[in-house]
Amino acid sequence: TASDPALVERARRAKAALGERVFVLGHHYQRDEVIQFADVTGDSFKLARDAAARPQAEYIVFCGVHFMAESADILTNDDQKVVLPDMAAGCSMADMATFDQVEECWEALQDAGIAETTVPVTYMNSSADIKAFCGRNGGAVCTSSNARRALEWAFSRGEKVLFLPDQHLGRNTAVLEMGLSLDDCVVYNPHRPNGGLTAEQLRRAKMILWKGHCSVHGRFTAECVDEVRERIPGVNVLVHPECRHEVVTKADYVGSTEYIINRLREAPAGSSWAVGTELNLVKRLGQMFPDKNVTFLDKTVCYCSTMNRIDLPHLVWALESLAAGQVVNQITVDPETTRWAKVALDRMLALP
Ligand code: CIZ
Ligand code: SF4
Repeated sequence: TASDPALVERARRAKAALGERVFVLGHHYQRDEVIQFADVTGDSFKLARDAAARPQAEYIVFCGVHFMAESADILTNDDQKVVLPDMAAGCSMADMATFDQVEECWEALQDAGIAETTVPVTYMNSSADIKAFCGRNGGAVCTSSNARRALEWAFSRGEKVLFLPDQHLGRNTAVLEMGLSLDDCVVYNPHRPNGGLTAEQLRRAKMILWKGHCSVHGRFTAECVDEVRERIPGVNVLVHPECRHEVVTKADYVGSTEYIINRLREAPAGSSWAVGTELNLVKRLGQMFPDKNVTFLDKTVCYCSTMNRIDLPHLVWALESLAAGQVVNQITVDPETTRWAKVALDRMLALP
């Protein structure tokens, strides 16, 4: 849908009035109407680093979801203010692992006698206090581009990994990239006593996967892959590792959003691609590469509803408020959480 010209003009003016004082970050899954005002686009990790490389910007307006704005606050300096245009832009996956649940899980591992030999690794898509938990307990953060290296690092330091909060990324990386078997993995369900696992199951497992998933990527099924192959002969199926194991197993290519974009950029003209990731990005890829046939892997429309909460009216409101000297929707992480989350992030940054 085309954006309202009056709102476009207001956003343009407010941004121009702020000049270098504001830096607008746009996640790949954001709406076009928002992306047009982004100074940079990227995945969550790239955006956090881009924010950190802009110390002259007083305000970082993060068009993305809550955990990403938290990471930006952790990685930027103390006097930079990170603003999330709509506070309701959370992430259902990140919400599936709360600090209390993870502490309870750690106690279950202690009771089973395995906490000391388990290294916690959390996906970037988690709240700051989960990252801090990992920092405090000898673990690290990972992204979908470095999950394998993070797991190799973790297995060099311990016998087991507790992987938070996305079971699919954890399983896909362990089984498809590192040669572990499905039997080496167990799923810890925070809604069941002891995670729904016996102490013996915990002791036998190499990968303890948190029962979390992405409500967007988790919706693709193995049947969609079969259907698209029938519908489009010769199609290349390209999916994100947050998809279920059976989907990733059936796909031709799997990788992070940055990988997906690069894969399509390098694809030959005339080739066909069925892409299993968020719909705003897939649509934009179709526009960016009109010489390639880009289709959405599923027939049912599947935006990330929380990403979509950041719309042009919210962005206009945030920019106009800042231009008027009023800081709205600031995301701050307390110093103690920041300190330990940074330890976990720095371990990721130090990966070979
Ligand atoms: O699914 C998401 O939200 C992703 C891939 C985020 C990111 O940029 O890492
Ligand atoms: Fe969270 Fe999935 Fe939305 Fe990403 S796409 S923000 S993981 S719900």
